[in-house]
Amino acid sequence: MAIRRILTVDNAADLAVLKQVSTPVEGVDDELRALMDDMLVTMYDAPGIGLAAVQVGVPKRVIVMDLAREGEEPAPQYFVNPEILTTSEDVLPYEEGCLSVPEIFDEVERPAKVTLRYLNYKGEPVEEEAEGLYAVCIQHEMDHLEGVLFIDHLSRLKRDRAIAKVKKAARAA
Ligand code: GNR
Ligand code: NI
Repeated sequence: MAIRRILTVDNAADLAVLKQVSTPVEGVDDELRALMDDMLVTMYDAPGIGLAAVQVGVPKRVIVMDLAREGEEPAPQYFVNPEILTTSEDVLPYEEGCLSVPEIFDEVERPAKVTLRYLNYKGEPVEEEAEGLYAVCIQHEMDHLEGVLFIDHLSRLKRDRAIAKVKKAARAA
């Protein structure tokens, strides 16, 4: 298992990859599980609660997540070729952040409840409902699969300021 570099928006080459639409995978095999293992350790190292494959430069429709709180047992989840089947009318505003837009946090409103279908780590199909932080996070991650970042949900002014701030921090580093 290896920690991989997380692409960030301050870098033009990284941004071009983050804007790509990820492609479905053929199925879950050992090679894909090795990618998911790398993604999980990369996410824990960052640390973050979710990570899409495109954030480590692999534009495939694969997501890892762990919503366990500090002190709780780790609870990794893996999503291959996820699809959102239904979304609720009611929305949940949530202060979001993104490992590809480091140190920026702002409120995004998304459907409060979604139903989703995906393949798990074993390649088995799963259908379930998500709400609360789970709903927020899976929608944030699925946006990544479409080349969309949470700052794309903000006003142009806020988005431009966010990118300028990340670039400034990268220059200072
Ligand atoms: O670690 C993360 N935290 C987070 C907080 C609120 C809403 C979404 C997220 S996902 C983010 C990790 C990340 O960038 N995933 O793509
Ligand atoms: Ni993100």
